[in-house]
Amino acid sequence: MLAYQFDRERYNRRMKWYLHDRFGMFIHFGIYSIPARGEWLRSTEEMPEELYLPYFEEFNPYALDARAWARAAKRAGMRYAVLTSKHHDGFCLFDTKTTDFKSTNTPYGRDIVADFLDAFRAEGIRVGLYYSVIDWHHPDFPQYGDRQAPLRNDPVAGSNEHRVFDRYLDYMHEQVREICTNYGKLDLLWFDFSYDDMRGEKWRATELMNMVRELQPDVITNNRLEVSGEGFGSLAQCDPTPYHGDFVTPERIIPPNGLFDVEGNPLAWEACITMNDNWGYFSHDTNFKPAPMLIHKLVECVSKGGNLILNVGPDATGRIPDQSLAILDEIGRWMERNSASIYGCGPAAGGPLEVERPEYGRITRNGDTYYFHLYENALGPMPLLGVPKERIASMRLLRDGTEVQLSNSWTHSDYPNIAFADLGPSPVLPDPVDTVLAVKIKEA
Ligand code: H79
Repeated sequence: MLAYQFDRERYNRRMKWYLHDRFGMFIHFGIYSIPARGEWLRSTEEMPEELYLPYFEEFNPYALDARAWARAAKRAGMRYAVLTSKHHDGFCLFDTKTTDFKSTNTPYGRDIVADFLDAFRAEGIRVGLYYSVIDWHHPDFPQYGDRQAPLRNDPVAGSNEHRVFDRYLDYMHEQVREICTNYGKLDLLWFDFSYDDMRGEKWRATELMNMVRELQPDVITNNRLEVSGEGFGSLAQCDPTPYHGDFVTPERIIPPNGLFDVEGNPLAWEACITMNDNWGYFSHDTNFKPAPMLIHKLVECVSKGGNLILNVGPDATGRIPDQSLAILDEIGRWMERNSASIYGCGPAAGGPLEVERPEYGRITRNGDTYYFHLYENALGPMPLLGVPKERIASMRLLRDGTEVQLSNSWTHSDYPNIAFADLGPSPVLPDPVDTVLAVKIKEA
């Protein structure tokens, strides 16, 4: 067999939109929205299939309006969206020929993947599908005596002896083929997930990715066909496998210093973050993160060279919870004025100056424009560490375009490499969440 040839140029081409857009919506939806105790309940509650199937028979999200989902994402400034086409429970939100365990075979009767794709594409939002390679429904997927699967004290059913894993793999590959064939161009595929020795060729991953590449030449994929928690995958090792995945997926964590491959080059990554403490709808979980915090998390990701995909879990009626909608709208109000400091931006490092992260906030950068994110007031002149005043071409508040002048105070003579921005006498910044100061740099 020929060794796999990683094509850096092709990689850069397909990653361009993703690295530009930075902010996406994750949607976790399925029959688990009815019990409303999260998408893991079959495992956490060791729930046998017969107690789960009634949700399948009842499933009817009559208020599901995919265009309303798409408008909510758009208003928030999200540029791509990823829907769970199948989660670990094995329930398919698309009209597959491989199983009856699908949305078209419920009282609802619709192909939710198709509705999702139509609606989001109509809003100009890039589309992706999440697909679980783990499957708690398929009779040939190992279910028992394994930490990922529902455990049950049933000595007969609780055995894997009769299970033929290759039969499951044929089924799984066929579903991925359907997803990649029946729904037009997909921008992203999000596989979930590998664990223990269940990784890479255990999934017949080379064969799978060869098929994906043939059917969807420009689709980008995450790296979970080969990694779980430990390590960042073969791309990070600079030794890419045929199924390396294009970006790293830290889950509910933001990497402290961004992520780099072993040669020190920046890696593409995406923090996937829940709004409360669950992915699937969880009616008692009201522990929502405030919108200002999530705005700061988005800025943090971009300042470290990463993306943020923020989750919503629609309820059993198909609606995104009101609290989530309110948070999205608040993020959107900030994005409406400040998204130039997000889209097309990355870390300060690598720019024309060596600019240091300030104590009062963070920095993002697009080319020779540094965006200083001011989270607090400086009680006077705001120091821009690493920016000599003679290198400044212009300084503007991003939210309204207001010119910001250099401070004329004593500070300049003492700090030749720190310009001081004069934000005026007001003790309150124009936007107390994050006032963005756009500083354009000129040639020395
Ligand atoms: O789809 C979302 C999660 O369901 C899935 N990935 C994201 C995007 C995911 N699968 N596994 N994990 C996350 C990590 C496993 C966490 C677990 Fe647990 C700890 C499984 C059982 C204990 C979290 C806490 C889930 C149930 C309790």
